[in-house]
Amino acid sequence: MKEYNPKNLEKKWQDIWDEKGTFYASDDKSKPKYYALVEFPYPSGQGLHVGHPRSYTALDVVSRKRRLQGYNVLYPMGWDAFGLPTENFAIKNKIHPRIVTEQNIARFKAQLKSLGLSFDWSREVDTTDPNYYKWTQWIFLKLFEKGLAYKKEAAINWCTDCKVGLANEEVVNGVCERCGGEVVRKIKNQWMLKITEYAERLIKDLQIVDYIDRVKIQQENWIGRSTGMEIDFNVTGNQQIRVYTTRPDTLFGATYMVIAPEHPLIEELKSHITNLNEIEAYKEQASKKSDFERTELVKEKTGVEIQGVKAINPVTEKEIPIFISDYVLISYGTGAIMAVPGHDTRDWEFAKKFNLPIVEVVAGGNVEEAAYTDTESGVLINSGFINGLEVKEAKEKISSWLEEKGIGQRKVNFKLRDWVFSRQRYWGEPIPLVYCQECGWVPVPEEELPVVLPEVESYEPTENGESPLANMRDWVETTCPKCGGKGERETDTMPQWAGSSWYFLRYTDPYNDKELASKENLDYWTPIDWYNGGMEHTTLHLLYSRFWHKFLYDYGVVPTPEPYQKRTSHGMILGENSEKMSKSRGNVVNPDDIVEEFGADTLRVYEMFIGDFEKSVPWSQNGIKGCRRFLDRTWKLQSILVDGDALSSDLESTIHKTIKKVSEDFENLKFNTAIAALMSLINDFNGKGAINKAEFKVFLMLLNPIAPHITEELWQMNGFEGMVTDQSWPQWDEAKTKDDTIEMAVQVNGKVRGTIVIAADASQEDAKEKAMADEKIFAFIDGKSVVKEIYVPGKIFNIVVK
Ligand code: ANZ
Ligand code: ZN
Repeated sequence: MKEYNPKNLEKKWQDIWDEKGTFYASDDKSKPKYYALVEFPYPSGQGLHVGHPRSYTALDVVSRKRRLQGYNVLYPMGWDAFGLPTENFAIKNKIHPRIVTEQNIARFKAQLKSLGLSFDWSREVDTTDPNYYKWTQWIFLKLFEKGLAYKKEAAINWCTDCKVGLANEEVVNGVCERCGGEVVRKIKNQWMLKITEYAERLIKDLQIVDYIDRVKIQQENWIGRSTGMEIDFNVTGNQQIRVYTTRPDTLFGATYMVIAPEHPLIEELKSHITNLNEIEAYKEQASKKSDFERTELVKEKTGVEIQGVKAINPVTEKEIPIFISDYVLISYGTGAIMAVPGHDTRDWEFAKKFNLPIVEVVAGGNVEEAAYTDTESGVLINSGFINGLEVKEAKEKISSWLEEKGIGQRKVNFKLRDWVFSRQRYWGEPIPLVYCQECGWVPVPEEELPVVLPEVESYEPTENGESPLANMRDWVETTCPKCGGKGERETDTMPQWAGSSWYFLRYTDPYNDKELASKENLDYWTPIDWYNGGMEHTTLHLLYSRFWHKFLYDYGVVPTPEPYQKRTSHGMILGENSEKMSKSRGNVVNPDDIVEEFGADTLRVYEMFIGDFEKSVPWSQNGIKGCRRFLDRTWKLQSILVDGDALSSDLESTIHKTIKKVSEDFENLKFNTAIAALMSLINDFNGKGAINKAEFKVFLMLLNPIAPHITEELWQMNGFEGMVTDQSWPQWDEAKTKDDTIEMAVQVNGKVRGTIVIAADASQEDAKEKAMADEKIFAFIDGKSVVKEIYVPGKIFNIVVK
C-alpha cells in the first residue's frame, strides 16, 4: 500500500478541479440553485489567519454536499480590498496601495487554493477594481438622487492617529477600532447616508429571515426601537422644553429636568441665565468627550444647574430646576429629559449627588435605596388622576390626557444614527459628485462612471484633515456637469463598508458592464441561501448591506427585500493560551505551516472538529495530530478492503444511522459530532476486520465534504468509477436507523423503579417477564398484588400494585 502523502495528492486534485472547472456555478437556470456565501476577506499584509478557514470550510462542506444533492451551487470568493491598513502600509513603505493590494491578493488566493475550498474562482470580485467600484459609485448616485445621501456639518468621531472620521460602529470602547487611538469629537462636513429612514423595516423584516438569535437580538438592540412620548414643559421666558420619555406614567415624579450641553435653549435663554460663565465652562469640558464616555453607567454624574430659569411640571404644576449634564445626549430623542429619580438609575444617581427630591410614583421598591425600574409590575402612587393604575394602563391614560391637552404626542424613536459615509483618505472609492457655486452638488453623469482614483504622489492625509486628493488641483478642478461652469470634485472617499454592501450581487454576474448584475441572474441566484460570518459584523456590514439591499429593492434592481435568507456565525479561534491570536502575543498560527506539515485535509478536519462551531475555542497542536491520525486510519482502511457491492447485514443499521447523523449535523453546524460519528464508524470496520467496497464508497462520500482530497484519491486508487464529485449524496433508510431493541423505563405506582432492555415491538407479556426478572423492580412488587398494567409499546410500562 502506498503511503498517505497529502502534499502531492492535494496539489494534484486541486489542479484537476481547476482544469475541469468542477466548482463553477452553471448559468443553466433549469436546475435548483443554492447560493452559499462567506464574508470575503480584507487581504491584509499578514496573509490568511487560521480563523478564516473555519467559516470557509464550514460553508465549503455545505456547498459540496449541495452539489452532490443535485443543486447548481454558487460558492464565490473575492476581496474587500480598500481600507486603511493597506494605505498605512503604502505610506510607510512608499509603495502604491494598488501594488500592495495586488501582492496581498495573490498571497491570499494561493493560500485559499491550497486549502481545496470549492470556490468558483471564475467569479472573483475585487472592490478596488474600477469595473467593480463603478457600480458602488452608481449605487451612491441613486441614493443621492433619492435624497438618502446628504452632506452635513456633524460632530463626528475623529481618530487622532488615523486622522479620519469614524462611524459609531468603528469606535469600540471609546477608542479607534483599527488602531486603538484616542477618539475625540470634531465638527466636519460629512456625507451621510440616511439608514435611519429604513430603521423600521430593518427591524421588522428580521421576522422574514432565518438568522441565529444572537444576531437578531444584536441588530434589534443596535437599531433600538422604543415607543414613548414627547412632552412639552413650560419654561421661564415663554420658552418650552420638549422631552422624550418612554415612561410618561412617571410624569408626577419628574422633579427636575436635564438638557444636553449642546442644547440650543441655552442660547435662547441667555438673558435670563445668571451663571453663564459656569455653564460655558461645563459645555467646553463636555465637548471634548465622546458619546461613549458620556453615557458610561459607572461614571460619576456631573452637571450644572441653570440659574435664573425654571420649568413647570405640567401635571403637578410645580416649579422644577433645569440642569445641563453630559449624560443627556443631544443626538437622541429631543436632547432633553424629564428626570424621574425614583425610577431611572441615572437620574437617581444625579439626584443623590445634587440633593434633589426623589418621589416614588410606582409602588414596589425603596426609592431611598435605589431607583425602582421594574416596568412590568407596580401600581401608580402619588400621581393624581392615574393613582391606582398598573404601569401599562397609566401610560395609556396619561398619554391620551397629554395628547388631548396638546402638550404631548406619542413618538417612536430609534437609537440608530445616520451612517457617516465620508473618509478623508486616499484608498477608497471617489464619491462621484462635483460642487458648483451655481448648482450645488451635481452628480457625475452615469456614462462617465467610474470616477477613477487618480495617481497621487503621496497618500498621507493632509494636516487639516482633508483627503490627499484635495491636493491634486488638476483632478479636483473640473466643469459642472449641469451648467458647464467651474466645478470641484468631492475629495472625500467612501468608507470600506461601501464595497462590501453589495458584493454578493456582483458574484451573480461579475463581468456585466451594463448593469451591476442582470435581472435574470439576480432573479435566479438571490437571495443568498446561507451566509456565514463573524459576530463582529452584526451591527456593521450586515446592517449596512441589508440597508443597501432594501434600497435597491425599492429602486427595482433586486427581486427580494432581504439579501440573506439565513445567517449563522462562527466562534473565534484563539491562541493555545486562550487569548486572542495576535502578533504582539506571539501566539499566531500560520495555516501554511499546518498545510505543509500535516496537509490541507488535516487542517480542514481539525477546524471542523475543534469544538462547537458557534463558540470560541483555543487552538491545539495535539488536536491537529489527532485529526491527522484519523486520516491515516482512513487511508489504512484499504488494507481491510474486501469485495461486496451491498452493505453487509451486521453494519447496515450503523451505516444508515451514520448517513443520517452526518447529513443532519452538516445542516446544523455540528461538524464536530459528524466527524466523531465517522471516527466511530472506522472503529466498527476495524473491529470487524473488513470493509467492503459498497461500505467504503459510502464512507468516502460522507467524509468528502470535509476532506475532499484524500477521499478523491482513495476513490480513484481503488478503481471506483468517476470522481466523488460526480456521485449523489448517500440516502438513508429511516426504518434501518431504528434500534431493534430499546431501553424502557418501568414504573411501579407511577414512580420509575428501573429500566428493561426489550425489542421495540415486544409484547406486554415479554415486558412483564423482563420487569419481574429485574431484582430492583421486583423489590417494589414483591408481596403485593398487581391490580393494573399500563403498557405503551416502545415507550413505558407502568405497573399498579396494592
Ligand atoms: C423619564 C423616565 C422615567 C425615563 C423612567 C426612563 C425611566 P430608550 O428606552 O433608550 O429610548 N432619555 C431620553 N432622551 C435622552 C437623551 N437624549 N440622552 C439621555 N437619555 C435620554 O430610553 C428613553 C429614556 O431615556 C427616556 O425615558 C429618558 O428617560 C431617557 F422611570 O424619561 B426617561
Ligand atoms: Zn453648475
